[in-house]
Amino acid sequence: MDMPLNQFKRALAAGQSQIGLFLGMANAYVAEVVATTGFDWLLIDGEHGPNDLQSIIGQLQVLGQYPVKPVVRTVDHDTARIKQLLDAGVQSLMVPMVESAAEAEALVRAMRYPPHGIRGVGTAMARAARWNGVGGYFAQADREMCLIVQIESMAGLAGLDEILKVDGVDAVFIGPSDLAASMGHLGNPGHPDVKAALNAAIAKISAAGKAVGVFSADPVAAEAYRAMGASFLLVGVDALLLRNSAVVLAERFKKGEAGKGGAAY
Ligand code: 3PY
Ligand code: MG
Repeated sequence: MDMPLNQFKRALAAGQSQIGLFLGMANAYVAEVVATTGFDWLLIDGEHGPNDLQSIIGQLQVLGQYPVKPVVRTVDHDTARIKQLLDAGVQSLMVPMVESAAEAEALVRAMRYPPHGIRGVGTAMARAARWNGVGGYFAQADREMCLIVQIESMAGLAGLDEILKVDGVDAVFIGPSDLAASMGHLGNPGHPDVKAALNAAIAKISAAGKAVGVFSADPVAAEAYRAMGASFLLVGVDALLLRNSAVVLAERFKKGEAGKGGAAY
């Protein structure tokens, strides 16, 4: 069996625009619904979404049947948990709250086999290697790994220059919500100071030749970040799409406006 190739890593390296959505509902059926909608990539959220290893595997199995590219966000920097995700077949990993080159280097090592890293060897149990069915897995596994570090604090911004020098960091994703909180603007990622810091970070990351991504559920802001040079975007959250359209639909009936026309949901 051939090694599954990491198309997300290739798309980022080629500078292709990638539009994505958060999967926060921790459910393979929901993931499959979203997989049919045309997004380039989907972020299975293991940080804030109520996911565990089994729910992540279920979503990866479903998404594997569609051209959409899966990325998984870890709950933290733990090497053992990262090992389990890689063995489950995750090739593109987003790691929250990276603040120094030392942290980034440790993450690169966690994703690579010796001598380049410390990833443990257990392919007989690993979906990633199709249980020893992939020929030449060890020779190819490191190459297919894509590490996306999140910069989302003032400490992360301070460490950015050094983080960008770390070989093995493929891309940087800026988290506006945590960055706003760190800057004293909790709940206000649209604050002008946060936007200015974000724009400066986008420019710096692009100038370093790394792919840069941002989340914004505000399409105008997301487009502005794209115009600044962000090549991969998260433009919404599955749970929010469901809730927001359900709220509108319920309201239209409660207010007696449903019969007057408007978008069908
Ligand atoms: C944040 O905004 O803090 C995120 O992690 C998601 O973009
Ligand atoms: Mg965050």
